[in-house]
Amino acid sequence: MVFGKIYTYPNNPRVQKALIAAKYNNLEVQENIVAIGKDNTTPEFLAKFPLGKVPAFEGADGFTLFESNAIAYYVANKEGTQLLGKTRKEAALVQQWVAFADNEFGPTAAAWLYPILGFYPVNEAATNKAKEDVKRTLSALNKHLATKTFLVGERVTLADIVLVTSLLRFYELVFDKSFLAPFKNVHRWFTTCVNQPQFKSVLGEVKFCEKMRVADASAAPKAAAPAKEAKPAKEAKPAPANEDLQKALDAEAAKPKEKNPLDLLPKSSFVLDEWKRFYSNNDTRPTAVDWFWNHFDPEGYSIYKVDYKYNDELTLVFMSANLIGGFFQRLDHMRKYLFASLVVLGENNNSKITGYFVVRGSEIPFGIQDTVDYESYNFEKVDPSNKAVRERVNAIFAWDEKIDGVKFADGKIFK
Ligand SMILES: N[C@@H](CCC(=O)N[C@@H](CS)C(=O)NCC(=O)O)C(=O)O
Repeated sequence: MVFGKIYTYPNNPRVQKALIAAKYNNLEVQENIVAIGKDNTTPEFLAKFPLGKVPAFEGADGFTLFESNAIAYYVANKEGTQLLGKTRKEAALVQQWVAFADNEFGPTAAAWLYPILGFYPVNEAATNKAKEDVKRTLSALNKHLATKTFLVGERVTLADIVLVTSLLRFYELVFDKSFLAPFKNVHRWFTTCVNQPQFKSVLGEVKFCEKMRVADASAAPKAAAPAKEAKPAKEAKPAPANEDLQKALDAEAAKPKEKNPLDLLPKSSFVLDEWKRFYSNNDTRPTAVDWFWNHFDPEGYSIYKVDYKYNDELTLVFMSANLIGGFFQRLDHMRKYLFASLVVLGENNNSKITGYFVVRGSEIPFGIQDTVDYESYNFEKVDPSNKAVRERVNAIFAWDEKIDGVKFADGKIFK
């Protein structure tokens, strides 16, 4: 019998901790993959999960829950389980390590890994600070594990499960052999855990990083044009502390903006906001796409086919999706003038990124050309009256199972 399902995007470590706990407790918990930015913003989803965030759990009995640690706890908390510790003290220690995982590796992952994944702009000082923080934390953990196989007691508990999943991306992206050398006990513990059948059946074979990845070698900024490199003022600012990073980004975004020349264009009958709302609240096929073509105004807007230039360098699908996520994040200021759907087609190590931008005006707006990502994509204006073009646009808006004859793997909507 199914115990419940978790709404998420694919390969989410925050979900994997609940799935591993489910394996230990012989509970059937299903992953329900949703399109982020679309399915998690519908009124039905928000009625159950007010923040619209994933992971979000829905039990077979209708019980709903958000926050990944609460979900993992709920799945772990089955009668007779040892996952939550055998005594009152062990139970408290499990909670200690769960909080440790979040507080020590959450902000540092944001500052060190998110720029690599394209979520955050590159900020060398913040990354270096995070690296030092991680080393300090790992030293403490290494000491704790000098005499222990698992974090609490003699067996795997939720503490191990949560901490392993918090460290997963570090292991995949930056913890190479030389970085790990001083932390042998941590590494022994991590490998012991990921080799347990319950971990393995969820995580598969963990791919250990061979060489520490750095942000500018892998994230979107790699193709910045020379002219743009000459004015890195934003990125060269002194780095805010990790926790303040998001605040600083928010403050930057909240600054009053100069009037955009696109506001001076003649009024269009196509109201982008209306389209975005319609797209969010209706089935894409046929309802939303029909609405789109009935309302689209080719005088006031144009459609560009957008293709990533370096598809042969793409590796894991989730990283490609993150690359798109980073690009979209840096387009935040264009929300009034842009709708976009970019998809990853194919599979790990054999994929491409393609999609469409619907933009205000007849040219690619400066606000898009000015992002570091712009140079990494080919922009080709398409003819919206062409039937074949319309059909492919529909497929990309609707995230069809197959596009260009290739399997859809992931996608992001800018709206
Ligand atoms: N502390 C939360 C974090 C959840 C969270 O931030 N989820 C993000 C993805 S990693 C999300 O759903 N974002 C979508 C949105 O905000 O629209 C947890 O562990 O569950």
